[in-house]
Amino acid sequence: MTTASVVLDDFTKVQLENAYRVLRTIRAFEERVHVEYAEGNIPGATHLYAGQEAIAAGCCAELRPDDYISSTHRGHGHAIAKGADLTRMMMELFGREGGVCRGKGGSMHIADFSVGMLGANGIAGGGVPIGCGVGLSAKVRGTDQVGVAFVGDGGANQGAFLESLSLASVWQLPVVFVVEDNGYAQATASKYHLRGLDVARRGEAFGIPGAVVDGCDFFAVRDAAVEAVRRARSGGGPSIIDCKTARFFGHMEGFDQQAYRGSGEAEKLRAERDCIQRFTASVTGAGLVSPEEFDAIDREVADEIARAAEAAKAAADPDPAELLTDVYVSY
Ligand SMILES: Cc1ncc(C[n+]2csc(CCOP(=O)(O)OP(=O)(O)O)c2C)c(N)n1
Ligand SMILES: [Mg+2]
Repeated sequence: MTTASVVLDDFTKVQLENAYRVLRTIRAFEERVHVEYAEGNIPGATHLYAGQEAIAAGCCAELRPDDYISSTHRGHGHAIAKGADLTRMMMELFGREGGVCRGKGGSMHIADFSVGMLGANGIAGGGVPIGCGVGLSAKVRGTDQVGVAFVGDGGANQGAFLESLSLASVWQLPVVFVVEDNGYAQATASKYHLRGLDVARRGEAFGIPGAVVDGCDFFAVRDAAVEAVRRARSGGGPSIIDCKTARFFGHMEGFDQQAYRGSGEAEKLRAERDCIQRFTASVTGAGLVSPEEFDAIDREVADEIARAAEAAKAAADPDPAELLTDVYVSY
């Protein structure tokens, strides 16, 4: 597994502040959703991304607005990192008319085509073939757009994942497969269901280069994303980035007692594998952004999330007469 080989001086202060803002926004969004869900304000299955922020932030930092991502059932962080509007996202989770999918998608189908976020997906591994579709479309149209398909360790065991690797390799598609190995597929440990093997190695069978990185290290993820996105954009075909990460909350809100975790495991992950703590420690340690400047960003983000949640609470539900509109797309 590679950790960051990065030279911090390669980043401008603005880039570091922007990266931090994305990390902090995802964390604050998810912590607020955790509370709102417990208070009964959010209907539907809701999976939180806290702990995994460095992956969405590190990969999307390398993407252009006209690149596309396909997501998993744990999609809020991907949407935020790709630039989706926070208030409209929060409204979507609350099932409101003003949501990004007019309140009909909810957490697990959150999407915002206007920023290239093609949607969370209730089917484990279901976003991966969609990533190939992005690549094929870009190739056929002769653009240099890139598709990034996020997938969990469990989703990587779906046949569709291997079929996607095969197609992407045969057609040399501009796609990056980003595996988020957070240690579990629901309650099943990835050490068990992957037999301790890295998903990146599956790429070898298809001639797809893969990197195994510390997914709690923003700089390690970004390093790998720079190389993979450059390869895709320049006609070099697909890549796999296999990120070892940590999920801070249960599998989903409301229904997970986390009895499958070792005692003290969740606390240990938060103490030792927090990507935000690691980011601030490296950047303040190098004297590039001060703790006070990070605190100021924290306050701005907290205000923005509070405004989004209040707006979602105050917003109207969709009109029942609209129940069946916008549900299917006509081509
Ligand atoms: C095809 C399919 N099978 C089973 C499920 C039920 N299910 C929902 S999430 C999940 C685990 C997914 O694990 P992983 O891909 O590691 O993602 P994580 O939840 O860890 O982010 C399963 C089995 C599903 N949604 N889709
Ligand atoms: Mg998992």
